[in-house]
Amino acid sequence: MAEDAGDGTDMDFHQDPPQLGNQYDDDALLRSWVERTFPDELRRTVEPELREMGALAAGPLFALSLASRREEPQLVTFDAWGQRVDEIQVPDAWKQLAKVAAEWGLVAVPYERKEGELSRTRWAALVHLFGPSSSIYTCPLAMTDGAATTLLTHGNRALVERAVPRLTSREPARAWTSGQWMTERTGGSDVGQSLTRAVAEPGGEAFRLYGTKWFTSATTSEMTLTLARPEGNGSGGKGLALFYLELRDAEGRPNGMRILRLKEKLGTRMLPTAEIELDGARAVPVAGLSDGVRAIAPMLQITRTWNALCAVGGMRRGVALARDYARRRSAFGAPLSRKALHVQTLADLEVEAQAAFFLTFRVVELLGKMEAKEATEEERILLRTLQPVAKLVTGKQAVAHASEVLEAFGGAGYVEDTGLPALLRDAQVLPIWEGTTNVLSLDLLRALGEAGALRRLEEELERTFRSVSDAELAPVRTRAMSLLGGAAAWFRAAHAGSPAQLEGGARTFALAVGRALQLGLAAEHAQWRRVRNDGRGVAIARRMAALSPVPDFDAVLDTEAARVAAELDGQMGSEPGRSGG
Ligand code: MFK
Repeated sequence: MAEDAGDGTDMDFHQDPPQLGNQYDDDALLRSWVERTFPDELRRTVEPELREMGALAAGPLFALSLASRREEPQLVTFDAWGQRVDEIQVPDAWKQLAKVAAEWGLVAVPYERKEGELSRTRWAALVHLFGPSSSIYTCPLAMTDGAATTLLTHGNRALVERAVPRLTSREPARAWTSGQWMTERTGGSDVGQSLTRAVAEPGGEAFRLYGTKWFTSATTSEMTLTLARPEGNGSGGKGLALFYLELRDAEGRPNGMRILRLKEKLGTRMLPTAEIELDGARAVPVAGLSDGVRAIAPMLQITRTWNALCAVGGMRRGVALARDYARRRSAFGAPLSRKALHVQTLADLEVEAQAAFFLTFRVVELLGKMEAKEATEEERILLRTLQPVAKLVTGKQAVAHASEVLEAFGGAGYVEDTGLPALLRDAQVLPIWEGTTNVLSLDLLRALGEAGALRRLEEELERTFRSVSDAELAPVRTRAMSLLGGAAAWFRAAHAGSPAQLEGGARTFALAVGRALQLGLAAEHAQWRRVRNDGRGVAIARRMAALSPVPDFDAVLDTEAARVAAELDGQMGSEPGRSGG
């Protein structure tokens, strides 16, 4: 019996937790994207699979992620008899996720390529649904996908034959995952400083590696790609070589390495991330004995695409939970879903999730074309420039979005056993790993070094508006053109100026480019929906434009930021740890 507190309220009152419906059926944007992208016949095979994944992600996998929320990997350094074993034990949930991922082909689909250039879109839709219920099992999958692509790109036959069938296997007992060991104590961004040495074995076919890898994620993988400097090579990324190594020998013993410790991270807590000392690990070069940074770049392109995709999936999940909760939670006499200000907040969360979706799925589309060898040279260049943009823009969006989602739950969003705080902690890694926002902004400048690359971006925005005729979408075009127009004018002026000017404005530039394209892609999709008597996309695109301020590019070119930086430098003194006045 409910007790009355004396003031008419029910003391037994409890809040309903948010619940998820089928995550495919509930995702009107994904469904419309699938409808627009896949020819009818293909759609009839792809949709049931997505609906099944939508149910799995909302049901058993969501329940598993909540139930295993506090489970973490454990490092076992020695066995009971003092033998060094260096074993990482992972929770059962992690093993279950590995099985699901293999069986669903979450790495395999793009390599089987049954849908030709649309295989990546099918894959992306599956990952979009699976990711938010996966406790970040997407990390090993991303690296596995990246490793398969990198091995295939370099065409080292022995390695391709040994590893790729395992990396792309759908049989859980046969499937391998891969690591991507790049980060050393010297830095995660400036990889060219890596200190790991590679010493040739007699005959020179294999090498022994010596050094410390400071962050290695998914360290339970069977193999990894990593960088090391062959003896006698020069400094920097050019002097590094790309190596393949397996973590254990045929008897299951560690391959010349010790796991020093597991990292205690802010989020991604079920994902094992370790510090590893290589002490004679046997490794094989993948693509010659130099230019390792260039050689590992194909891996970065894939993992950065996964990163964007996981940002989008996380944002979609946040919206789904917040919207459901708003229908359950009453305050000030009505459900939150009928409170104008809360509705506005939810709408803006939806708009940002869609913006991130459009940019990422455009990258996916181009990647699919490249892999199916259907891309033009212009599309190849466009993909190269859009990959860092999508990664950096969606990483930033995901963190801001997750923070707002938690706030939409009030205090419940700050309480661990709701499972909600993990949304924010796990989002925070997205702008960090696989290249920070600043490193990716500089990568965009690197990509724009290729002749005609900036023009490709401008043409892409023009392309998106070519089909747009609805007058209501005119303000979206105006805003998108101002963003890209301002950014491009800044780039051309800064390019002619000093390198510091160009570098100093790179982030503002990259974010503006990303937002302009999000608007163009949103308008293009809105027009497609409008023709089908569905006006929802128009409102989304218009609101997106309203939420897209155009930076003052004159100020970006200006010296004010440099003056502030100089002032800070003066205040802090030039020595670390000294802060002057
Ligand atoms: C939920 C999703 C999960 C995602 C998986 C998460 C797993 C987490 C594991 C990790 O975090 S692994 C670590 C990730 N680390 C990075 O992403 C490194 C960040 N730093 C950079 O990206 C730097 O820009 C870079 C290391 C590439 C700088 O190195 P360098 O040697 O100073 O670069 P340089 O000299 O500009 O470029 C060397 C060559 O590589 C050049 O080619 P050339 O030799 O032909 O001139 C570049 O064009 C090429 N290159 C560099 N970046 C490229 C690239 N090529 C294509 N794409 C790129 N992005």
